[in-house]
Amino acid sequence: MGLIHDVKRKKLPARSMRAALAFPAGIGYKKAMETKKIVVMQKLLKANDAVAEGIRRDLRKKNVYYVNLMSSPGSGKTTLVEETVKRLGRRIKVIEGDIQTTLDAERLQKLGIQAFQINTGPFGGDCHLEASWIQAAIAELGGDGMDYLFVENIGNLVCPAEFDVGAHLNVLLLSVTEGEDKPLKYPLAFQVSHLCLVTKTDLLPLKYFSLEALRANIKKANPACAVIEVSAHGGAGMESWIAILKNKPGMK
Ligand SMILES: Nc1nc2c(ncn2[C@@H]2O[C@H](COP(=O)(O)OP(=O)(O)O)[C@@H](O)[C@H]2O)c(=O)[nH]1
Ligand SMILES: [Mg+2]
Repeated sequence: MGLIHDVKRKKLPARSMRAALAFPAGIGYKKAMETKKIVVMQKLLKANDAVAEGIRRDLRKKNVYYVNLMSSPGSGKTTLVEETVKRLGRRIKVIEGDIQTTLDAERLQKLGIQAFQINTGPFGGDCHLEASWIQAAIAELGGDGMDYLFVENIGNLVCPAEFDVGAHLNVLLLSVTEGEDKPLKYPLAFQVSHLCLVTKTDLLPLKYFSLEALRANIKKANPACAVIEVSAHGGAGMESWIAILKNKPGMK
């Protein structure tokens, strides 16, 4: 049975901290606001990190391998999960992050797996997921009956990189239609990722795109980031991706 819910504001203490950012316009507005924003943001990130660490530990104990997928909108995250389910079986649960709609969760439920949709739209349209929301979603999904947990983060290369969601493996997808320069423009996303999947390689013959240049730019942003080229449509490279999931790096 699938579950689709919005995250409830009441459950999310981190968000009420963010409300403290509001500062009345007027005397000393700019300076005070900047100072306050930095202090609150640091507290928020620290609280987030503690929850993230707890999730990582709990799922490790349960032998559930947890993967966080990040990318721009349309790079192929949901398609990758669909193809992964076909290859790895149904002991997979997915938490979907989107600003609006339950479309992705519905796509995955059609494959007979449990998918939980977090919509941030009703709460200001946040462009990332936070660890406390994942914790709430895991509680709804139930931590048992799965070998793998995937989070499809909200589509963009900026905010998701700032919030640890407690995964054992952070994966960044970059499709060949997005350009080789993205590791230089969005270095943090590559720095927090263990693995970069270069997606839609079936389109390479149609594109002016250099895999060599992309690999060099990823290396500049994060020399430790592994790179695999995949095509969810044609299936090329998928066996390497599945081998990594079976190997569970970062789980020990
Ligand atoms: N050519 C090609 N298209 C793909 C591939 N993977 C996904 N797509 C297409 O890219 C679009 C966005 O994919 P989706 O998985 O929804 O991306 P998401 O927004 O990152 O979840 C869809 O039209 C997919 O069919 C691929 O490997 N090759
Ligand atoms: Mg998607």
